[in-house]
Amino acid sequence: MPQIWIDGKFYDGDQAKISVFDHGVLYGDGVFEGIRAYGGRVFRLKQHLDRLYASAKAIWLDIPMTQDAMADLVNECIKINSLSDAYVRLVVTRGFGDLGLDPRKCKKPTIFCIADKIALFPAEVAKRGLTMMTAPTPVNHREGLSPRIKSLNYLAHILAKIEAINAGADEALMLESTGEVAEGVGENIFCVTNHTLRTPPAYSGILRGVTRDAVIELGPSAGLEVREESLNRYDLFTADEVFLTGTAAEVVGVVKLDGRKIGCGSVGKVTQDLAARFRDLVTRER
Ligand code: PXG
Repeated sequence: MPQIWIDGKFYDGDQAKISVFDHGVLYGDGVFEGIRAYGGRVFRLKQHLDRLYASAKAIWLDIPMTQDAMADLVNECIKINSLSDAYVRLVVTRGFGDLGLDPRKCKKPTIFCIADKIALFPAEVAKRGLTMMTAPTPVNHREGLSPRIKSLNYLAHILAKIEAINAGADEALMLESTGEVAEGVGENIFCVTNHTLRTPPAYSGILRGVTRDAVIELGPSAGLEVREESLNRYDLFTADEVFLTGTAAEVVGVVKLDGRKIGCGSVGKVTQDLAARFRDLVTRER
């Protein structure tokens, strides 16, 4: 049973509860992070916490804990659960309030931290490569609820996932309302054509992924030119390779989109090379 930290105390997994009056539950009013540790070391904790505090700032939520204390908390949760390879879910909500959405009723944010394991796609699915379907549901408008905020509002992404599953695909491709390519439901997307790696820019309608940024850094060492530019479905249909990146998914190939085979229909060489370089980075980086 994992030990879960809530507002200063550890609880057994089955006793780890928050109130039904918590505005995270009532309104999805909160932010979170998904973080991984490899061999007991957290990968890019500062980037994750920078994003958490930026997400909180964007929704006018003051986290009553310093970033250093939050970093200590993440490490403590991994340690107390005797984990080496871990997945950490850190959540900050507006807190306990009443049945109105006025956030002034919430006197203090709720903070909780779960350290456990995650397996997003079964190993055999990752090995053969994912099939994707473009979801009819677009990501939130970039000037509305910004997709850069990692908020507790994942409904658009969950609907896209349901749409893909019901169509028999492993994963959904989400577009912006303009029709440009945005991301997967919990991953960023890349395509490779003629040794050029392309991914939508951070200011577009995407969550700026920590894994995405790491793969962009790895590109040149893998002999790739890297371009952050707007993509459409045509770019993906005609690419040599397509892959997704995310903390949970890591680097995973895509072999089919909307019934069209991508490249040769199996996980490409560049994807495999970047996945290996990423694995090396997460175990090497201090
Ligand atoms: N886009 C979205 C919408 C995400 O939620 C990413 C991109 C990739 O970002 P990182 O920083 O992780 O490279 C995410 C992250 C899950 C799950 O359970 C999803 C994410 C993280 C952890 C777990 O599906 N999404």
